[in-house]
Formats: sequence, C-alpha cells, structure tokens
Amino acid sequence: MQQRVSKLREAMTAHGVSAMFVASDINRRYLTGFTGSAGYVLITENESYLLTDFRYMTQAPEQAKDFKVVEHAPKVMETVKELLGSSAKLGFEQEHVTFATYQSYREALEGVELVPVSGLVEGLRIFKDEGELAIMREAAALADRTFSHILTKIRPGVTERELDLQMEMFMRENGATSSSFDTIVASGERSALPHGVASSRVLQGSEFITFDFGALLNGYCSDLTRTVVLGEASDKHREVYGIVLEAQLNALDKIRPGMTGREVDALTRDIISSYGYGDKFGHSTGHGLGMEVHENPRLSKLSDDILKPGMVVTVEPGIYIPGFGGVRIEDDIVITDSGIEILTSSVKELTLLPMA
Ligand SMILES: [Mn+2]
Repeated sequence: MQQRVSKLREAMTAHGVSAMFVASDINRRYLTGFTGSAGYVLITENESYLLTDFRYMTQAPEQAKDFKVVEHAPKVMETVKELLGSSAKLGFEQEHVTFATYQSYREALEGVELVPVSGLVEGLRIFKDEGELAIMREAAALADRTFSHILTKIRPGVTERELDLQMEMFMRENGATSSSFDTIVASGERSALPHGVASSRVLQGSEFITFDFGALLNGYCSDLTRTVVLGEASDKHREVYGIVLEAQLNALDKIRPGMTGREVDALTRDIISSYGYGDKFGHSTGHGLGMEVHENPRLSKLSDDILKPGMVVTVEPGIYIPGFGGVRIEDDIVITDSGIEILTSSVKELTLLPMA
C-alpha cells in the first residue's frame, strides 16, 4: 500500500498538484485496503489520510494501517480544508465527481485551487502486483468451477434465470462476494444479443447458450464466456463456433508485450472478417480487468494502448447473427515479460450437452 501511495505522489507531481482527493470507492480501497462503503482519501506531500465517518472508526484503522484515519465533519470538505492548511493545489477525480458535488467543493474550499485530473489511480491499477495476480487467479479458477457446475444443470425446460441463480449461489458458496456483473445467460436467438442478461426464456434444444459471467473475489473480478449447444448442433452452429474459436486461439497464440490494443484486436477481427462475418462482430476484442470488470487497457480497433507485463486483459471475440444466435469465447490473461499467462481454463472445444 505504501508503494501505491508513493507512486501516486509521483503522478501528482507530474500533474502539478500538491494534494489529491480521491472520491472513488474502488480507488479508495486500492490505495488503503479499507473495504467500507464510505470514505475518502487525501494524499498530501507528507501525509496520507483516510477520511470516513463514525460507522467505520473501528474497522478503518484496522484495515488502513498506513493511513491516518480521520472522522470527517458532516461536510467532508470542512475536514479537508483543515488538513490542507492555507494554500494547496488540490487534485480531484473529475470522472467520479458530479457537477453538484464540485460546486459544493468550491464553496467549502475558498483559497484552495481545485484541479480536475483523470485516471491517476486508475493508471496505477493497470499493473497488477503479485498479490493481486494471486487473487485474480483464484477468481478465474472460481469462474471455471462455476462453469463446470452449471454444465450439469442445463436441460430443456430450465429457464436462463434459474441457471443464473444457481451460478450466483455456487460462486457465493465458494467465497465470492457476488458475481462481478449481471450474469449473461443467452440461449437460442437471444445468444445473438452480446449482452443478453438472463431472462425468463425456457431452454429448448438444438440451440446455442452463451454464459458470460465472473466472480468478484476479495475485490477482484473474473470474466469468462463460453458458448455451448444443448442437443444437436447444425452445420451452421459448427461453422460459426469454429470461426470464433479459431480467432480466439489465434490471438492467444500471438499476443505479446509491446503490441498495441489495435494490433491485438486485428488478431481476432481479421480472421472473423476473412470468413465474411466481420459485420457480425460489433464489439472490441477485449478490455482490462481488475477491481472493475472493465478497465484499461482497451483492445479495440481504435486503441493505442500498449500491452505491458502485469496487465490483465480479456480476449473475447464473437459472432452474432440476429434470428439465429451467436457465439462468444472469452478468457482472462496476464501479460508477462515474454508472452501471456492464461488465467481461465474452461474447455473450448464445442460442447454438446445431452437433451435429457
Ligand atoms: Mn469481458
């Protein structure tokens, strides 16, 4: 945690601010280790404060050992002003502060220059340390186990929501705080919806079912997608599945540190396009993953982000055909010094599930 704060101070200097006010819940947890639902971080040149309220005055000092924990006034900026003293250039996270909140900061902080900044803590979070990677390996393994579990529950007559609920139960029973986002269970024609959150649709048969889900474990997310067929697979099912799998495996085979997001995106997109399905792959190849399910870097047609060791990203090409169905295959990977480590390991050969 101390290393995170000293890196943040370097970023503050680079942005020309003498103090930094962190309002984002996730950034607060990342910097301090404090898991409570309310609080702020104030970093000055010499001090690190965690500001929270009466409810957390026992928990916060236990978790945020490197921070001075301060119970803040009903208006947090009154406490910030006291701690800052007379003059300061105070950075604040412009993506996490509403206009109304900003107005209240300005009123309370006369004499303090407020400087909007972007992505200071997020820029640190892109690179996962060994402790974070250990948790992410566990979160990925739990997603794999959840997928194996749900395969045994899929049969005609079951609804998508029933499967969603059983996945949620399984993940929580095995240590997850929750799922890391609303679980996608998209069957039949609904599998053509890239974000088809589980519905009341009843599974029928001879159709794709796409599961896209993850576990939130000790503050970190996994994100796994697999598509299976319940019953008989048609030639069209096999064709579409095979193309997506070829694209996904090609990317996993070739991703290296130093590549840009757009170069990685091309590793999947060029294959899908070569089979004539380019216009049926309307999202990006992947995204950064960590305390949030969508982080930097981005693996898209437009991304200049450069992959570096310690980054965790998803690789998730798909093809979506309205009225027929769709396929997506997604793994989580870590960029290493020489290539990648794949965190998720669920089977990727087309899985045909029995109807009874
Ligand atoms: Mn994803």
